[in-house]
Amino acid sequence: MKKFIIFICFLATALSVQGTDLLHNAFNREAVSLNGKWHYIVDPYENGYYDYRRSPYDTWGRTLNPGTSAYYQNSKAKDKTERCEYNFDNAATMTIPSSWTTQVEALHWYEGVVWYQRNFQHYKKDGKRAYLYFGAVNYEAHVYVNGKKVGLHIGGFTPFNFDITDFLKEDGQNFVVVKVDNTRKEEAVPTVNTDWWNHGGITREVKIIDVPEVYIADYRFTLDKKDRSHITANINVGGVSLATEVVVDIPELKVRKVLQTDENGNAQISFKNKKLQLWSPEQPKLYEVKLSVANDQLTDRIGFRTIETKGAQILLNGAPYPLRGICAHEENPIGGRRNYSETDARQMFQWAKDLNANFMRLAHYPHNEYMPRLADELGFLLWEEIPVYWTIAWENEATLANAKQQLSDVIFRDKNRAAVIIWSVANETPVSEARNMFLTNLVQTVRSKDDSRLVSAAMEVSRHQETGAKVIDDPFGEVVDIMSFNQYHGWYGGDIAAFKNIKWEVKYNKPVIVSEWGAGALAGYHADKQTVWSEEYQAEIYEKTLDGINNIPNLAGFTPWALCDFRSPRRPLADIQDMWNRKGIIGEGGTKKQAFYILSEFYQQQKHQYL
Ligand code: GCB
Repeated sequence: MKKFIIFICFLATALSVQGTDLLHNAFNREAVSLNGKWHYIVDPYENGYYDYRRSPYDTWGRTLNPGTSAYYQNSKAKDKTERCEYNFDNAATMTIPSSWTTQVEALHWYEGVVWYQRNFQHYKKDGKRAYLYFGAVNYEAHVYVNGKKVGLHIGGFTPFNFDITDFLKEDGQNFVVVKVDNTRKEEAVPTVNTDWWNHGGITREVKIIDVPEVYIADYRFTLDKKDRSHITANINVGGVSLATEVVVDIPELKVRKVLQTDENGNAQISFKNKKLQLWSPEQPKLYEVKLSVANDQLTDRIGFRTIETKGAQILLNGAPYPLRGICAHEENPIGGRRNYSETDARQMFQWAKDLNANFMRLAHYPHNEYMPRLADELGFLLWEEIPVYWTIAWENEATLANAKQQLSDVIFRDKNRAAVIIWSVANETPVSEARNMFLTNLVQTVRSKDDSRLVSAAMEVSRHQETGAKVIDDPFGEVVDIMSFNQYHGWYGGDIAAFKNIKWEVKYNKPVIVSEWGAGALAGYHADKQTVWSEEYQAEIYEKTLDGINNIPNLAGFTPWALCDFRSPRRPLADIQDMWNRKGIIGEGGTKKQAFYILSEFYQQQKHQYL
């Protein structure tokens, strides 16, 4: 133990981890899975929610008697004399997790309400609270257990959980009903207009987690940017009103410390270890970290690394680190369904590895947790994003509150993942006073929750009236750490042959990431390189862009758009798009297009250059 200088103190500082109802590291908690077959009823008129005067059956604080009409009651006609106009037992089933878009042909285009129901066996356990946990539901979820409302969640890509202990039945025979609504709304995040499919449903895993009354509620490990042997951990214990003991154990570093929390459950440990192996994509070293308090134990695997900027450079562990990136949606081109499993995530990273990439932009919303977990393990850096996309109701307070919530929840979920280096707060949003304030507010949220990573947003390029130069001067650039912008020269205008001659002007002396560029091509369609939609055309855009990309000042990396083709209702061209955005360098069925090999070769060379 002499090798370590250990300082321990107890405090509740500004940087202490947040108190939240969301379970931290639910991923590694023992759980009962509720994945599998759920019954469903499609309800376009919301008949199971509103009475015939359009008054909701479940209005809070009102004693209502919906008879057998409210679907969340999971009613059955008790005998032949009773009328009940729905019955989950006889209703069709869908496999969860999934989106209804790709599971039920008739619901391919459906946007609206679908009710899901399943029975489950679960008993209340002594000294424990039972939480019903959802990885994500798109977009609005009203959740009921045994006919009673346990909560409402708004936002399609972040986890949430409800304490259902007091709703469970003594005989252990329970049912859950979820009203899922994916109706697009102006004031929602995202708003009505996007370039991806509005997959509706319970799109990620569902489970029940029994958590002791006194439990590890939250923790965050950080590495000192000035002294990369110095780790600090902030821990929060839930369910305490007095100081209590919490144990932090990192066996490989021979650290085992018993800490006292304050009466709010907060504790901090800070120690140095000269032998600490830093995490990097080349050596994704993870340490097992065990936390325990009273009857609760929680394990995680954590990598230690620093990320910062210096002038125009991005420094990983103190050294410049060029990013070889690619953008990805959370969609598998084999079937065009949402990714939700570890196998799906492995496939995405296998493709990224084939591409010689070391960085992935998870566009345009938080992806499922297997992505950051596997990125940690396999050695990929990640950009994570929230769906503040194109236009948003900038002046609507509820919209801002919701965007902040989504941002806080993804930070809460992934703040211990070494792989995540950038939080992005927006994509291609039009500059205005209201938008600047909205986004600045989001950046403040990031900084207050996690000051150890970089902040960015995918911005846009304008053209200098006189010189014709491409200019990146978005005033929001003042606030972010990295200047990122999307550009589609050669596709949405501009002659690709002239790409190399473009003059670029970036207003701020910060690292630059070109967060998108690309072109559409139908996999297997071959023609000359002037023919739009051919693989050759796309390949040419890649060739020429790569040829001229180093003219962009402060370039620290780029993430072309996109790894795979993905579904989009904005893309109707028959026989070419067929409702798919074809800018993937991997097509439907997983076919690699020519551009894939061009980028892969470029990254291969870059890799050698920096190794
Ligand atoms: C963009 C958007 C992305 C679109 C892409 C396209 O700039 O950020 O979501 O899918 O362009 O294909 O036009």
